[in-house]
Amino acid sequence: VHEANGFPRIILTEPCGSSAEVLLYGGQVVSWKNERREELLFVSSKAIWKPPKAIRGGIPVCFPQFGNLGSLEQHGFARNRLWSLDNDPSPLPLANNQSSVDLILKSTEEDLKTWPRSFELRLRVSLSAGKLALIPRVRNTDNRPFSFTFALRNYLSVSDISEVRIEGLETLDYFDNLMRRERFTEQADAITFDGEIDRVYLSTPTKIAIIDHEKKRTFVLRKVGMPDAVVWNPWDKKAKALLDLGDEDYKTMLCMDSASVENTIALKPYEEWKGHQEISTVSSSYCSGQ
Ligand code: TA6
Repeated sequence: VHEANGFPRIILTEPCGSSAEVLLYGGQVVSWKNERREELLFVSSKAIWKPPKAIRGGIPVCFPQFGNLGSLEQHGFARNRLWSLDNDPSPLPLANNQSSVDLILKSTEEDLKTWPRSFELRLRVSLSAGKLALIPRVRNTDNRPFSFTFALRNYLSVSDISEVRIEGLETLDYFDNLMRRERFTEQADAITFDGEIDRVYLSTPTKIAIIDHEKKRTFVLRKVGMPDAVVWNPWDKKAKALLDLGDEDYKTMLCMDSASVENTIALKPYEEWKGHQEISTVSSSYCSGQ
């Protein structure tokens, strides 16, 4: 575990030269660089690295509540808690040539006051050439059932949001957070951006492509166990209103989240939920090391 600016972090590397950085604070990935050392994730130029504020960027874990859909603080509390290394990650198949770390957040007495459920939230972050995988798991360690909503908020770095298109969400229904969460059906044959978008797409396919023309880069998001996908860009007005987001930062960021929002995830006592997401980038140079 490396200490940097007061935030202990794990640095993952792999033979092709890509790397990722995961903070114990929030269990949050804050960097993923490809083999050409290009940063693939967005972190706000005005992020506030000061607990209990969530760091705006990377991949915050939204648990046990997504957004303000419930009585807890926005996006729940997991993203502003100190996690620890999980030395009992219970068997998860570890594919070869992967560099990974297992983190855990357990409910504390303090948390039980705001959310009276005891849980173990685990996250495995695995790096391989051109791919970053996150495997979240939630175990109900209580003798009563509980439900939660969940999201991995992927802040992707893009060259210019107005040049980005998302393919894979056409014809789907979505809740529009800008229209009192009313339900609509996507008519366009791809999502493009010319203003604020804040939508929860429902029952999405396992594969979503985010195409960044200028950077000639395509992200592919694949997910299992998280049926919904959130698309968020604040655009200019909201960017100005957010203290921890640079006024121009909206142009180079896109939130493309794996989520379970429409239907809560219900766990019986001692049952465990498992999700899986992987983001891959189609990188031109094929690494001989793999
Ligand atoms: O995308 C859902 C949403 O609640 C947006 O409405 C916006 O508030 C965004 O999340 C940012 O949330 P945060 O707590 O990270 O500032």
